[in-house]
Amino acid sequence: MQTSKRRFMVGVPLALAAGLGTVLMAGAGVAAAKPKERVIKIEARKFRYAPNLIELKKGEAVVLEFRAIDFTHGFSIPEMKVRADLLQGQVVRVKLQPDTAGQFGFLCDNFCGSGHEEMAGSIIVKEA
Ligand SMILES: [Cu+2]
Repeated sequence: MQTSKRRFMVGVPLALAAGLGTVLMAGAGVAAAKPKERVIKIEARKFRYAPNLIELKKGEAVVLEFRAIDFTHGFSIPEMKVRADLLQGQVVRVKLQPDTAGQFGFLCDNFCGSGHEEMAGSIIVKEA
């Protein structure tokens, strides 16, 4: 009797925490004000970014909104001197406003396993 009651009490906070997590995640997707920048959502997981090809216009301000599913992957655009840690389970935003047209490679620079070397993509910046 005593044991089962205690077990129930332990279960309640866990259920509440799980419920709260869901609410916060749902809330994160709702934008109260119109964002200034175009938001591009990118999922990072072993061993790819989706999408891995991103097209921008020169001078266009964008926000890359990352979700790392299974690891704290990295995001680096060496030629733009931009990098970030994509914290696992969190939304990480990286602002970009490229002022040069061309193709710029990006890659994961946090070693994440045997397919790490293939975890890469390209940003294509077109003349506006
Ligand atoms: Cu990675």
